[in-house]
Amino acid sequence: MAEPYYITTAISYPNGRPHIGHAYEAIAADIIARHRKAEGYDVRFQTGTDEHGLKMAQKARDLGMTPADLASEMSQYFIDMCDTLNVGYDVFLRTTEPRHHAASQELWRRMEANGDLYLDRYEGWYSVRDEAYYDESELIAGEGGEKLSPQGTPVEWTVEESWFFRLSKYQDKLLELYGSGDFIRPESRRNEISRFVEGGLRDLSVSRTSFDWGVKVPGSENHVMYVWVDALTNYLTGLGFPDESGDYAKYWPADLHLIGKDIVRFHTVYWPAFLMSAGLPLPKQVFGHGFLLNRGQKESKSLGNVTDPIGLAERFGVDALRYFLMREVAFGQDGSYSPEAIVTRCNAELANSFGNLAQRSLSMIFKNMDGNLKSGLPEMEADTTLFAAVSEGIASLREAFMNLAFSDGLESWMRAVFACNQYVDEQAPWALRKTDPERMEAVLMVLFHAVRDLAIAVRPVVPGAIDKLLDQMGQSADSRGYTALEVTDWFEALVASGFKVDKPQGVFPRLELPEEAP
Ligand code: ME8
Repeated sequence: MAEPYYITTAISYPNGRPHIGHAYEAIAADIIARHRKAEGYDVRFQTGTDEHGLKMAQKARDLGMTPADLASEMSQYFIDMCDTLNVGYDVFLRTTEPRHHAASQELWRRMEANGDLYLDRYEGWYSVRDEAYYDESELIAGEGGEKLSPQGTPVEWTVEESWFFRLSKYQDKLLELYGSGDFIRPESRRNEISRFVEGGLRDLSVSRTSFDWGVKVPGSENHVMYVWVDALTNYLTGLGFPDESGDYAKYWPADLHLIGKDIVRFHTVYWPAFLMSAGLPLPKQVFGHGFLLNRGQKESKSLGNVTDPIGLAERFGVDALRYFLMREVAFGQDGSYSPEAIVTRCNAELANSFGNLAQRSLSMIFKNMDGNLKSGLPEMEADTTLFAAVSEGIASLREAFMNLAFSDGLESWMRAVFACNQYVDEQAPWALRKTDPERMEAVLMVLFHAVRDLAIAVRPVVPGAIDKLLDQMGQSADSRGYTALEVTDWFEALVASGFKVDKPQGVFPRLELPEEAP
């Protein structure tokens, strides 16, 4: 039976339309999911929207809408974004769904039954924007000397009756968790969180009475849960929790929570503590990816540089955008993007290197061999060497992707593509056509093999284009995972089927810079 693999993204706040950071995370998670599927795992991929909390309530009030209407309207944009970007989630979870309220209340009851929740008064510096309380010592001074949260957002002194979670009780257990294995990645974030927890943990205020847009606290109806308690529970809800059979039994604990660097603390301190308290198994890993910057700057409405990810995909193509994001940025670090960088990278690597290799190879088979494939031709040393380079590139990609080192993996893949292009130039099949037609055929068959294997390897990243290419190469739709790379008789079977290469259609067009770009 295939090994289960459960991956989640953060659930996004639908208080506006998706931005490029949301697209980046969704694309990265989709590539991980597709890669694991290609490796033979039974993958479950969940994303969704985080619809409660003060931030949503305030935004809705500003717009003169109910929070429920705002959430429904905006959530649809996130669903559309996933569809456009070829993000193939299994579950899109909205936290306003009744089943999510039930799951959150069940988690609450279990934490309460374990003696970890108590009622008290809360006083502190609260940031509406961050939906978090801060310690006096954490605050920074703004330009006019006003107090700001460490994220630079305004804070207000707030007093309310609140339920508290005994987070302090979990300090040692959390440190033990970080010390063993790879719970937090990358390492820089692990160090940051370890230092924070070593500094001591205070109990956490986990309910609010000042507004009612949230999940009701069981037995305490004038309280709603702090939005992070319900938000984190989404990862369980989507598996059917509190029903612990079925999907929950199969996929929990999650293999990977993929999130951005700003919310690592919630996922690696609060979340495991809640789960420990409720007696549930802990996720295996939390990966905090970096932020995507627009020409090195954070996007913001005031700078007027907010990019619509759908617009980028329409301009350059979904596959180009996906490839660029994974190739350009070392996963885990911050990265920058611009139209020029997308065009330069994708033209060099997708259009001119791999696309051109595939197009040249298939065109020559179409023109010089009438589209027919031939097996059993003699192999020369240059061919064996090329196959070794291709296998090595693919093996490195697979290993790097397992480790979430996408840029490294694609670089290895590119090296194999370069080796193929060099092979074409050295073998010069167009010249062999006259001097040694049999050798020309052998060279073209080597290229057919190499292109097919390289296409399968990179398919998780650029599935749309690769499927079009593999269709043109007669590869059946159900054998495009990595097990197809181990099949030894596929080529003989394809030849025997009488398959012919048709006039090929390019799948990686050359991109042009948009005229309005500065
Ligand atoms: O934080 N680059 O939602 P969110 C890359 N609802 N990633 C970015 C980014 C950027 N410029 N900006 C944001 C929330 N992100 C909560 C999560 S999970 C139980 C609750 C990432 O809509 C961010 O780090 O503000 C987060 O992982 C995701 O986008 C959603 O952010």
